[in-house]
Amino acid sequence: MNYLPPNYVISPAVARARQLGLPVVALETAVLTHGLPRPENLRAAREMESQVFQHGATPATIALLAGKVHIGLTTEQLEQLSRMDGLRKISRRDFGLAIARGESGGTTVSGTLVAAHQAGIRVFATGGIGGVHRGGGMDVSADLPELGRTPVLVVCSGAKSILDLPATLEVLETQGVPVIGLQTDEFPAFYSRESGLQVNLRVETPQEAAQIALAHWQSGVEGAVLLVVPPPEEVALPARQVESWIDQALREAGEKHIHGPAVTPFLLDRVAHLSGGASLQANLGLLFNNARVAAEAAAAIPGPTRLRSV
Ligand code: PSU
Ligand code: MN
Repeated sequence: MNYLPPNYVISPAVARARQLGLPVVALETAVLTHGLPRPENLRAAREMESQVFQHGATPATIALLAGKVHIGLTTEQLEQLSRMDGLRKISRRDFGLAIARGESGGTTVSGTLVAAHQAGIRVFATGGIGGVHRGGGMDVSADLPELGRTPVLVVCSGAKSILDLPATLEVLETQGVPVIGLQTDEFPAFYSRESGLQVNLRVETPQEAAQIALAHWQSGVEGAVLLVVPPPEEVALPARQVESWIDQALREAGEKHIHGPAVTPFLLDRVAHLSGGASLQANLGLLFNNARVAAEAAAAIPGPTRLRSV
């Protein structure tokens, strides 16, 4: 991976790390533009970068700015993005549209995977992945097929129970995505450490997960490995309590006929309000923790140049 597509801009810090084969961690920005309220969104994005940096890796925050795909943002660019209204949520579908129109936007898990892979980045930290929405309809996040085709180690806290979690795990299996639990046997439900659903394998360290990801890719599979990390004990919420907020948020979404990409941000916003801010603390705590875990894993994964010669 020695070149970047046109319309990509790589920051000097990320370019240098990539050149030297130093660990890099991709970070998404839909969490900044659509997932968290202001001003916590900017604080969270900065703190995730700082956690990555403090644990020995270079953060590569990814976003669309004026029709360019940016790999690594300046402080000013991050600040700008956190204040803009009416931004597009960029998933795999949206690159051409946003570039042609010169738009800016926050990249979702699928959008970040596309861009990170183009830049040769092998590790990505986020909060929760999108999945199969409840209700047995056709709303399945583009995150799932993207995970099935992009060789990146994705560190997250599972998926929120606004989704159908058993169905989400089924689709991950169909897509060939192994789900590894860090010091847990259970798939975390984002705000909660428990879901009653099993992971495929438990590891005790991020390095162990990195070794499994390398073995996966070296065996010829071109897909993601999902490392799930429960939210830290201090901020995690009991599953039963979260479920009642989610039930109400889902009812409201149905009544208001919310659909398409607006569903996830609507549900997140309603749960944050209904929980009186508790869900926000959980969200922030797990984002920072996942950034740290990803940095530790990235140190155990060789850079793109060396990986190609294996
Ligand atoms: N789930 C969350 N918080 C989020 C998202 C998902 O708990 O911020 C964001 C992620 O960027 C994810 C996207 O990739 O929403 C999924 O959106 P959709 O359901 O429209 O595919
Ligand atoms: Mn959707």
